[in-house]
Amino acid sequence: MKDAQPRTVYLKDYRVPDYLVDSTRLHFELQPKSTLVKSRLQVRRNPDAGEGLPPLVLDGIELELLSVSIDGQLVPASRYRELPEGLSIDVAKPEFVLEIHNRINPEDNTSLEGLYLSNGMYCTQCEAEGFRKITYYPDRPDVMSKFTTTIVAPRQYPVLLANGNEVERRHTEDGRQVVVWEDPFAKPAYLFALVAGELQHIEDTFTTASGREVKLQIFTEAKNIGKCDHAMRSLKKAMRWDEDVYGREYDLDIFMVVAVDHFNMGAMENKGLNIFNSACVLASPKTATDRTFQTIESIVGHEYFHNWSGNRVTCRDWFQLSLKEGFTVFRDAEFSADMNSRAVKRIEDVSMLRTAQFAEDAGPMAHPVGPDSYMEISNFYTLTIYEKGAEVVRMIHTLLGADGFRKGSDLYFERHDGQAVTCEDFVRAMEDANGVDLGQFRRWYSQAGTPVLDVSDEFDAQSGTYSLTIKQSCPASPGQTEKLPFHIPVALGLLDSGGNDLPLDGEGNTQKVLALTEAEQTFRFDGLPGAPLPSLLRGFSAPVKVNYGYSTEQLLFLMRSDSDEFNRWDAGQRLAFAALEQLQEDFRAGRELGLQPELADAYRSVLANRELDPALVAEMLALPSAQTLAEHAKTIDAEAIVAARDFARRELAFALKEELQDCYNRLQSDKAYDPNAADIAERSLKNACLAYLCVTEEPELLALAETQFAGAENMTDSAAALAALTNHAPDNIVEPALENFYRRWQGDTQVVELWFGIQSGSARRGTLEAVHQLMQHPAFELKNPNKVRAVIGAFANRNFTQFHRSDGSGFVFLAEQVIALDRLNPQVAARLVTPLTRWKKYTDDLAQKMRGALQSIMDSGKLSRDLYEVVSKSLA
Ligand code: 7MF
Ligand code: ZN
Repeated sequence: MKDAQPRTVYLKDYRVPDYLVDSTRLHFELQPKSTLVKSRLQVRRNPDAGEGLPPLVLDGIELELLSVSIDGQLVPASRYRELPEGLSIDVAKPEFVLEIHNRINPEDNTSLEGLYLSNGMYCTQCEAEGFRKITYYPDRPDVMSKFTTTIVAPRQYPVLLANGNEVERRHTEDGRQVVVWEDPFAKPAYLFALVAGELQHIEDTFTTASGREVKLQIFTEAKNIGKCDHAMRSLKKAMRWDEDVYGREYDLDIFMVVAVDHFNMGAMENKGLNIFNSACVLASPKTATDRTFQTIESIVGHEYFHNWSGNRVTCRDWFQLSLKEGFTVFRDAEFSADMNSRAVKRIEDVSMLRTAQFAEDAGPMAHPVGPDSYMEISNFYTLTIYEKGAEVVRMIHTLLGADGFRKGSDLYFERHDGQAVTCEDFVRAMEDANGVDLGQFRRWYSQAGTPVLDVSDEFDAQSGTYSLTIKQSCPASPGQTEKLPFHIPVALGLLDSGGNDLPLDGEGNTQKVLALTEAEQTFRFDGLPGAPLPSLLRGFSAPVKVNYGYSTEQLLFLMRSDSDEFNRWDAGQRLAFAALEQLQEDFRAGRELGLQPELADAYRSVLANRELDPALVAEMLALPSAQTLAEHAKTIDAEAIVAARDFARRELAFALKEELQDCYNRLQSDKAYDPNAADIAERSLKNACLAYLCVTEEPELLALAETQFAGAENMTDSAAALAALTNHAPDNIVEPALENFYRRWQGDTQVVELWFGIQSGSARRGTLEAVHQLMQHPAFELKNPNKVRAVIGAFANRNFTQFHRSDGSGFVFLAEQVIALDRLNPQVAARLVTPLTRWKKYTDDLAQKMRGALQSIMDSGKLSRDLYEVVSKSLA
């Protein structure tokens, strides 16, 4: 646990660094419990920081200081002070060489920040403030330095990697290996990386647009060497895409990727040496699902794209985090959209935004895309920074058009190459390249909360004038009660009674982006032949909620006819949502539940439509998740949500049984497995049908899943069948299936994690008792974040039914695990606690039980800064 004091960091306190570091030479002698770090920094007074020579203050946490020298002279202890989280050194000249020796303990580092051991392999994670756990340093992104790294390690670690190019390799007299790496690009410490281990690798090359050959290597433990090919293909696609779409080439002669089993997040963009969570890079057809293949493609893209949006141009301070993350998520989303189905990618992203990000924006940790304070920066790697940040960049793209956006990004990269800059610099480059004013648009960076649009319309048959009135409002968020109107791009289409798009201007354009800038604004369209039906916010052109009084008939019409595929899906979601609301109300009133036939009819015609992308059909057949219903509710009644959704799903399954079976049968295929978009789409629809069919719990239909499970040649079909059985089949079928699966795959870490997740996430199987048992399983490891997420995280986030059990035992369980985990890994503990933080929105009884669980965490003793921030803000 960090021995940290609660403190708040404010943007308004930002000052340029007192000292700059022109070069950084690091020397590591690796030993599990006592690694020696020697650092030699060329330090210079920052000319922009004012007069005099203030003390040099370095960050450092949990370091054993051995010595400090300046220009080769040992500095006496009277000339420096060890601080709780750093070192302050007296300075006598404006330029000097500082040499510090310290020791660290990688083996006991369970926080997985800084230098640590994972299955016997040394690796690092420095973003955001992990470098200070390696050595004393000005650990802030606006201090950029050229790094040279020397690694000395015993023979058990033949592969020694760091950023940049390998420049030297030799042996010490006692037989240890020495490798020296040099990174020619100045970078902040958070992009530093080191890896040492007994690793294998695959290798390929990429020739850049200007004809340079780049060596590509993916490193992993020997047993996983057969799982690297998809990541390599994805990497080459991403490199080509960034050249084609952004004109950005890779800039070093080598690009390395390493897979690590113990990792707090998905991956990390360290310059020239990306480090990945094994789960986000390793895949083989037999062991990985389609979803995993697609996730890998997008994460490999994301980390690669950071080389420009993040590394070449980096963040001035951590309040600017969305500068690199929002932009890079937008880039990886467009990459995935270009490689796969654009509409389906958009639907997936928006579903997640609407449930999880909207909930965050309405909760106790709500913050703007550009926050102005934090206690622990690790807690601000949020859906708001990433996903809403990406939506903000997307809106700029929508406002400027693809060409205008490209002009803006060209100017941004050119103007700020090698600099540490702000979100304001990004917006200004977009403005300057296009001669536009995004003044009001900047409020997206400063105001938190999800705006709501209330839309009404009117048609004057006499004049043929259609008037659309949009009111915008934004709920209060912590520290922000009054909000000013946003600049909201509202993409609009108008449908005539035949379902065709009407021209909206003299040029025959059938889609228009309305600039909503006022609190209330009316838009007029003249010369229409009859009253149109509006298709609002096409493609989800802004991260807002839209209320419009669509009738059931109108939604059915949009589902059939809208030329915007996203809005066809959205119309279906609105329809299902209304039906589920009604069911919840009936449940609460004790009325008998009944589903109006329209929803089943609509789903029937979607299933029958052979022109639609099967993946889109699968999305359209999916009811809004319990989490989505919870986000939309004013007060969350967990029991009513579960009852309504389970009822609707059963009704639909029975009503569509024949059609689902036909579709399922039609999509059987004996093609060899290939994770291309078309095949993935077919499997996703087939398995969506299977899941519905199993909801009936009819033996003949469960048998379909049993057969699929027994014969599956790929993990997508195997896991889908196992999940369907686990959710709906009786114990005598499920037990042996789960056992077989484990026996077959127990040697494969990634598959075992999938197996954990299927059980913990299942309403039937993942009861608290079952989850407790999984935690006793030999493959479970509290020190491994993937295992924690697969068992405890899946239970708290995906098992809505069991987690919200009315006795509150799910909450008590989560609180206990969070307390235990905080001792080992504060970052993971602080994320895991999220489901408890929304307690205020629940019906009274559950709310009090959740609050009690949070309070028990608070009362459990000294918390890490990470966990303290989340718990204290949630209780306030
Ligand atoms: C795709 O952003 C989208 C988001 C920080 C760690 C990876 O590259 C990153 C790192 C966190 C949360 C999400 C992601 C990452 C991190 C991520 C990965 C792939 N700079 Br924390
Ligand atoms: Zn990122």
